[in-house]
Amino acid sequence: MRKSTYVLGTVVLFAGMHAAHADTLDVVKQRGTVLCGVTTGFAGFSAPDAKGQWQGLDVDVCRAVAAATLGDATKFKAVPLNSQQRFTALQSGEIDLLARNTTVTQQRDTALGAIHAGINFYDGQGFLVPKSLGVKSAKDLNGATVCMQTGTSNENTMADWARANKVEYKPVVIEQFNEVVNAFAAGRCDVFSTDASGLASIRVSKMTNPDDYMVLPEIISKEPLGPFVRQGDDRWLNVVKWSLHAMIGAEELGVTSANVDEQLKSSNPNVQRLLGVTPGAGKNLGLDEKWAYNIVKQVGNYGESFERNVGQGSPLKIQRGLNAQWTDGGLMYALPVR
Ligand SMILES: N[C@@H](CCC(=O)N[C@@H](CS)C(=O)NCC(=O)O)C(=O)O
Repeated sequence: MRKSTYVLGTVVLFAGMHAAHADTLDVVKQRGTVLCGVTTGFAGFSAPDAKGQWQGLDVDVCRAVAAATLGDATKFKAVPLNSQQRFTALQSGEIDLLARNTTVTQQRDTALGAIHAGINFYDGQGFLVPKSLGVKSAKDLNGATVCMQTGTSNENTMADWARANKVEYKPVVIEQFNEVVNAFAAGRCDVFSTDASGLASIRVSKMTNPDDYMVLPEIISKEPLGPFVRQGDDRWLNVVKWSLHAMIGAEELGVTSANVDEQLKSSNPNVQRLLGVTPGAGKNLGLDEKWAYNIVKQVGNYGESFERNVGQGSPLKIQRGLNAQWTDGGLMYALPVR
């Protein structure tokens, strides 16, 4: 009963929003702010710092889009959303884009009126356990209670995996992030299951003694995480997509926030096109030719953002792994600006 009401509400909202938000690029330019859907606070990806400023790898997508469209990376407003609320907020027009550790799945990319604009973190679902549980492998989880958050892809992935591996478990599914974290910390469930990046973040930022916890070696799914916009909003889709690719491409070309001014003199035609020295790319997007220059200058390239937020410059210390450049054996492969 509850579920059908929710689905109906979603459909009605979606039908109403299509005409009302035809060209988000125009709306954003007029408003002067990008409304960016983020988590309610998830260290490394999207969380307010001590000064209340939102920081993280996903927040850098918000900042990049603000720099590209408005010339100023600070001109965005973070709209905190839990897992359950995020797609409704996008559908209803409450946000311009969703940049919030969201897995691209076929269903989300088609049936929800949303469409993804790229991948900013390749991840997979895993398990966090207290060392005191004495479990070394996910295969030993038979009979465990598993904490997950409502509205995540993690619930279905866990069910599929458990069935395939003949593991019996009891799900404990809670809507608010802090409540599910508290339930796990209090021992109300044996295991927390979500994206491995999320587990790394929860372990170091939410557990009183991170060393008392470990992430099990098994990764049970592909979780390609990326920003989403609304379907039928192609200029805006391009702005978000190319803002992300500008960050990834800048890293490949060796253009950083520190050297971007010097790189304006580069003789490399790819750098010249990216930075607007050779004009065209900005016009194609409906943006200033300095769109990518502003991103790199104010936000940094993808590698800088990764290291600062989730990599070696952060408490999370996540390895580049799949998120390395394709030239280093990873999957980050910027589309060419030409
Ligand atoms: N990638 C998965 C999981 C993403 C997700 O929402 N994870 C939760 C649990 S770690 C989260 O970020 N919660 C933060 C919040 O609700 O504010 C998905 O897209 O469903």
